[in-house]
Amino acid sequence: MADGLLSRRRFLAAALGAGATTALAACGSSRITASSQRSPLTGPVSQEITLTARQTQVDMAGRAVTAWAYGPQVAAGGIRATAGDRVRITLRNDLPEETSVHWHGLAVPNAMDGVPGVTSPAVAPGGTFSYDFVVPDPGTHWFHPHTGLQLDTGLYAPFIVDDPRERGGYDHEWVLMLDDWTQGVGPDPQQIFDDLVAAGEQQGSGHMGGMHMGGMGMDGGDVAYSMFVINGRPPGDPDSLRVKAGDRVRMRIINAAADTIFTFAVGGHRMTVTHSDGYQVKPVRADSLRISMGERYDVLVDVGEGVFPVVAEPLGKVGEALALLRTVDGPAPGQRRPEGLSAYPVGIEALQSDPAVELPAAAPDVTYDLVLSGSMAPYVWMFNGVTHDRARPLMVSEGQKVRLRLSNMSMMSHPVHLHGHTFQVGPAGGGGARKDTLLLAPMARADVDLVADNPGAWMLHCHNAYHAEAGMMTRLDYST
Ligand SMILES: [Cu+2]
Repeated sequence: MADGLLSRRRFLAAALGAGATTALAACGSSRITASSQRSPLTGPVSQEITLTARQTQVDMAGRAVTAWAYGPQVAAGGIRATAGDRVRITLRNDLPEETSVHWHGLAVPNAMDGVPGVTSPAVAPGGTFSYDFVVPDPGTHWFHPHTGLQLDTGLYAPFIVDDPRERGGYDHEWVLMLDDWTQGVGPDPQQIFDDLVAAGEQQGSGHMGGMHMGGMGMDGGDVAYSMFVINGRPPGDPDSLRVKAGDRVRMRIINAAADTIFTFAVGGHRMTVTHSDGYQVKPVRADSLRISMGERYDVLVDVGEGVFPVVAEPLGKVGEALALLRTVDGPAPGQRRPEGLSAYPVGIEALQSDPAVELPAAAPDVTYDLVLSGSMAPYVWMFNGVTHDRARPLMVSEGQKVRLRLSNMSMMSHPVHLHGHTFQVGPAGGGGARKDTLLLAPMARADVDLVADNPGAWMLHCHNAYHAEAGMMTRLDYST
């Protein structure tokens, strides 16, 4: 089996054998078992998984790099389950500092959400914590720490949830985790953050500074990275998937970057977008796709004959992330910037929910305004004019229909992510896509509707790791 390849047929075949395991795309370990049983939390555990957060040496195109990861490689250690499975995942912390795991996109019970100080204690170095939940939502999801800037160290992996009712209709799957990379090749994330804060202070006092500052404004993020990777591999040593000409490939694309929006395209091919953040959309043909931090898109590609570059181009930054789709041997193509990258990318505004996953039309019981603001100097990012430490949670009651009116009053883009829920873009029943992460361009507004059906205290934050660290976080809390 080629790198990063998981054939649906092989997966299904494996799933039929009790306790069978097979390898998940981009994941070296083989911990995928599948069960068609839907089990309540009192039911049997379908999978016992140990996840070890650790420091590891990875090979980045011949360069030895010390990363933090959940497996021997970055983006390894992924989990695959079937919706309804009960999983027990024990996190073992072999890092020199506290950590946690958040299951991004999965509406798990609040106590399993992995936010230290809000839902569960931080896991100390040498410690463990067992997350135990019934896997709720089919689709392309992922996990990462909810502790400081650890997301930008390489700690992330896919969490793929199969829908037992889905027909499939493709030959192969390929999980592609996009990332901006600094750990071991540039300043570490804390240094980047400290420099952003220092540059903000200097700029505010009339001095310019900052080695790593993008200063790119608008969509370009705040940080210049020297490397961009797909499945932990830089362009000099790309991940690849080999298939037969005429095969249909389902790509599950996850943007795990801390500070980078990507435009994604496949050389010589158009894509059909089928899912956003794990939820079905009406299929849309796309030459290229815009994907912000925390978002996921699933696309289908009917593969022609040859070797094709799969490129994620960082918006407003220099560089590229590369993988290769091939049906034949041979070198990577010399001209590897897909033409599709020059087309206007499909983004969330072009997508409509599949009627099967739409929220029923309903007027909101409660409406909250969420104003996004902040600046590079001083380096502060806020919701409703306050940083996280001073934020008052948005209060809801179980069963309420909730509308969030998001307005970005800053000159930066912000992917807004809500834990524990999936909202509908635009009014409930209005046709917009179901999402848990929505990109707001500079000065953009959007309304999202959700149903308060998962009691607890839930983070609502910008998925730019540096913006979140600088204060752009609040909560959606249920009154008891
Ligand atoms: Cu932001």
